Amino acid sequence: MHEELDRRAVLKGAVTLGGLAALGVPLWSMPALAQGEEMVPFTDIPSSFKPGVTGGTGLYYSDTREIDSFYTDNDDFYIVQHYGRPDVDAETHRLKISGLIDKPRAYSLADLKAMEAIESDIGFECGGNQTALLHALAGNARWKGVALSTLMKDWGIQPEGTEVVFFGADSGEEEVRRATVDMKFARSLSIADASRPGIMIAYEMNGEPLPHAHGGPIRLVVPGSYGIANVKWLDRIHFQNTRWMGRFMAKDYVTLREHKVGDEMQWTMDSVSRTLLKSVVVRVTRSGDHCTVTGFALNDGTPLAKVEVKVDNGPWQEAVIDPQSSDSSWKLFRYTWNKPRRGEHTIVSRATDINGQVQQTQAEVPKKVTYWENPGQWPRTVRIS
Ligand SMILES: Nc1nc2c(c(=O)[nH]1)N[C@H]1C(S)=C(S)[C@@H](COP(=O)(O)O)O[C@H]1N2
Ligand SMILES: [Mo]
Repeated sequence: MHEELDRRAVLKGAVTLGGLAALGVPLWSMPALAQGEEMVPFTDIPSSFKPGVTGGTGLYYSDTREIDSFYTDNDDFYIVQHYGRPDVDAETHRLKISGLIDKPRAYSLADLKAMEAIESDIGFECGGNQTALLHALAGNARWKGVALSTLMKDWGIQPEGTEVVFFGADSGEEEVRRATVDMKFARSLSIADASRPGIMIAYEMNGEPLPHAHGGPIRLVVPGSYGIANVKWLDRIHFQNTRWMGRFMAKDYVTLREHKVGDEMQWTMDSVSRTLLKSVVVRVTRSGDHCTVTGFALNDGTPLAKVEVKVDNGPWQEAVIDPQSSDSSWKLFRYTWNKPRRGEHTIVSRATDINGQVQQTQAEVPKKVTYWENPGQWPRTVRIS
């Protein structure tokens, strides 16, 4: 009954969190195993799966079976960077603003902190998130910073300025046709995309100064986008009249995919950007005569209508979505699977947004040959003993 109330409240937005608490409805919790509760083993974990630090560039991810809260701890939040982590001193760091604007300028961290702040819950995943990692390149945090749209109003962007480029302090050698150059990490957005509310220059993560591994002292956070958009160690914002065609826009993080063009199919390269509608099952626990199936959903910020779970060849059954969720956060969901029978079972989830868009099966996802962007439904197998 409580779960039903949670769900309706989420869908209609009718009851606030405080309201739910006042009604005596427990707020969402997924504590470490409760008494009498046990993990149900997945039988699809690749033997190669090894969470933790895995190499020189400092890639880090934890184990999605251990996701137990809406906010991912800063220490557990996955880490990806391609050129290592640059030394950045928070005291002397400056964010430079340049290009097709009336007056170039620079901000210190103190300047940014003195401005009006926004705070929001934003979840994202790496565009390279995948089954081999149990989809562990994902996390959700509370970010605090300055709204980019507010700052942009002060800069006097000239009419020819149609694209805004965000640079990190990191760089590396890139080779194109046997020429090698030193290239900075950079990503660009159209002015229209950059003007969306909610995009921020963040200096805090879950109430702490932004950790260096996550881009401290400042990074860009673009709600509804894959992680690649969230430029860490942000040190320049530049306005120009063409798209930025650096490695991470034009060469890497591009999905080689088939599109319908007129009446024929054509291959092209899409720069990884907005997050495709997705949900995954990450954990199954058992307590007495029922199991609890847990997972997370991510998308481009369109409100979700529902997440459903299917066991074996049974019907799709609606899961309960964590009432703490917001459009920009990840959405944890939970489904109660009553009286599971002994043996092997297949469990899969699918998310549906309010526009009626339904998460696709692997077979329905448009044909692609690169491993970027993996929103397809992910059937998991478990053994009930
Ligand atoms: N400056 C810079 N920003 C970067 C990257 C990088 O290599 N350099 N990697 C991007 C990628 S691919 C991802 S998935 C996210 C990861 O952010 P996190 O390490 O805080 O989880 O940062 C993005 N921002
Ligand atoms: Mo990424």
